[in-house]
Amino acid sequence: MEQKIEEMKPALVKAIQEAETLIALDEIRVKTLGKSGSVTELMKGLGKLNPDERKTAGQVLNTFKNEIGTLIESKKQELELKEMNERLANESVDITLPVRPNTNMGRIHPVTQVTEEMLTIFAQMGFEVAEGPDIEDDFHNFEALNIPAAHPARQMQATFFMENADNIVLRTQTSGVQIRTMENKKPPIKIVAPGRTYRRDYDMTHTPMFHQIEGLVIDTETNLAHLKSTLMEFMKLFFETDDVALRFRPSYFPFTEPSYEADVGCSRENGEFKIKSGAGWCELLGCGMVHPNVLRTCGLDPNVYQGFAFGCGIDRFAMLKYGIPDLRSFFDADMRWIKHYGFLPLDIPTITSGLSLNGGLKR
Ligand code: 2NL
Repeated sequence: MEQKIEEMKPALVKAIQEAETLIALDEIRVKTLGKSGSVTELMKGLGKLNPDERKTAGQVLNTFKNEIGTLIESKKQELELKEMNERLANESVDITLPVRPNTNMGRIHPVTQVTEEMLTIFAQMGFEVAEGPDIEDDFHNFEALNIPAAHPARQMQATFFMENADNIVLRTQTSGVQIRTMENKKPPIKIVAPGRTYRRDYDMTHTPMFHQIEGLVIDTETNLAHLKSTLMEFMKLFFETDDVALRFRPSYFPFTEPSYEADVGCSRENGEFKIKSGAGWCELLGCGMVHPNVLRTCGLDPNVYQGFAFGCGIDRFAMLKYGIPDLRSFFDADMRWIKHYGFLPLDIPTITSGLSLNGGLKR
């Protein structure tokens, strides 16, 4: 038996070492260890020996079989690694290459598009963009905004509170960002804060997560005329028409005094929604002069500084500008919806190339 093994071994070991593919290696395995493989045949031959011979020959053969098995297994791992590396090299994608024309499957969500449009306009008007955390503490979401402990906005139906921590909330507006800015920076301040906000609400016009943009301007002589002209200028640029009417109704927010809600002139003719003056009105945003208590809490002297703030829903602006009827459809992740209402990735809004697909800036 030992002699037979000595005869077989060198060629077999050489063949295993020289196998170039997993398929070639597996052929060797079948020819030796398979059902009618050479080693298996030797095993079968053991039965013809007498018991003493069978014992020693069996041990020797077993050792040989295991040795060959181990060799094949380690060669297999080596080849698998080699094939994997070859595949990785062949299938690599150079993400620095330019986008090819046929890779236009994806769409930009209307909320992303409209956020970019809004930020582009505000940036041109001299606003900085500020961001902050979605998870806020009670101080930045309520306390600093002059919202007293008993205010309805704090109650469970509106706010998502963290379980076991009633001073941690999902922000109900992006105001915490402005509070931090006032705490950390001396005026003049001129910022917009876009982002996700959260409230317990769900119907045609409300989703528990929605997008908001708030603006804040603080300086020594900032007044209501600045607020009105800023919003007017913004609406003209955003809706891409000079025929914009804005109406300010008195309202109430704890963080502004006086407070207003602004409506934009609009018409609904033959099922088409249009921004224009002289027809109906559509509610657009809330705004006002920053409350002295808010300034004081942030370390600003209300006798020196004053300013205006506004807040509006980005999703709502997207519905108005692009005629999308149901807010809930925004977050359904429906491919047909995004194909219809989405934007091509290369239609990036800029002031020079135009903000939207339908015409760009007409000014
Ligand atoms: C709305 C409109 C508004 C503000 C948000 C604000 C932020 C600071 C100070 C004062 Cl830090 N005001 N933001 C002002 C007016 C309206 O949001 O409809 N909210 C429910």
